[in-house]
Amino acid sequence: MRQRKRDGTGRGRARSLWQKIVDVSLTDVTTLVKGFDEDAIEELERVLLEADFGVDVTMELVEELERAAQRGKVKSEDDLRQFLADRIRAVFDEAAEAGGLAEREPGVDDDGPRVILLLGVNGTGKTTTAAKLVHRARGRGSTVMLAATDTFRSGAQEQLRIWADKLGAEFVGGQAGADPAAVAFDAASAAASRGVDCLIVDTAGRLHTQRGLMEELRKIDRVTGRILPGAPHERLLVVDATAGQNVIHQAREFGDALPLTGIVLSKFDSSGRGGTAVAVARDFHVPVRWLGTGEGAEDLEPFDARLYVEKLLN
Ligand SMILES: Nc1nc2c(ncn2[C@@H]2O[C@H](COP(=O)(O)OP(=O)(O)O)[C@@H](O)[C@H]2O)c(=O)[nH]1
Ligand SMILES: [Mg+2]
Repeated sequence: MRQRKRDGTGRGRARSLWQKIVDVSLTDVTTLVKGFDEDAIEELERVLLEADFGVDVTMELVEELERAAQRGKVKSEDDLRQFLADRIRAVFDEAAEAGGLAEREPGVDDDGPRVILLLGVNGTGKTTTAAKLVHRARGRGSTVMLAATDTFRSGAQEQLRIWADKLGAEFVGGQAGADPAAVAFDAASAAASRGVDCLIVDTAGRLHTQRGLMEELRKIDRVTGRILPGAPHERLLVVDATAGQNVIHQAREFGDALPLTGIVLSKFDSSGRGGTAVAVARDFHVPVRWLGTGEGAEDLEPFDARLYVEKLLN
């Protein structure tokens, strides 16, 4: 019998998710062949929950795994890894299909400006993501306008203006306390008349009340659509990969207010756990589009489910 690792911290940083899974599921080489025991199942659940897979995904994965094992489909470590990889990939694939809109780079082959609305609570990385999307679009030779509709938080306008100057984007902002929807109106009008390829609308993550925020965001959304038919083409929810299950609550709240088209998982560089993306994809059928991997404008990667799962189970 291999000794189960109970280090007391519950979070061995050095061991990868896969190593932890193997530690708890394979108490000896023949466990898988004989079937999982209660202990192994419980420990596996704990590992998945600690990695932020969330209750729903965890229960599903474990139940499916038990069934597969009973049918003799999971007999070795390789089988186990393959099983988990397939199941997690399936969650992402289903979410990607449900996402509807094709994955597209900002500002490519459209008649009017392509409008991207960035949503999310304070500090998740919306403004930084706006800059990153500008950087990508500029790299492809697209013209971009940035709209700063956060007129509530002091410094929000300036932060975005600095990025706009640095990255060669046009900038539309508003006075402190101005109506955010009015800023969106100005920006959409300017984007249309100047014929930019892409308009990226940064929004506030907090107002006096949360209810007020959702109403405000819906107004911004409507206004851009009135001026630029079909806009916004993307509604990206920016969530912090280190925020664990809070992300689920955020996705629910914003998703109730507006139909999201994708998720940006920011601060992926500082998150040791990878389950959040799976949990969100499973619960909301919204595809993860981008991974934020640092604070710089170039630190954004298109989400690749295959690579992601490979890393997760490495
Ligand atoms: N390490 C890391 N930091 C990030 C990332 N994205 C944003 N940040 C940092 O998170 C903080 C909040 O970002 P900001 O874009 O202002 O969030 P906002 O309030 O949603 O607009 C800033 O210090 C950013 O530099 C990321 O992908 N990785
Ligand atoms: Mg911001």
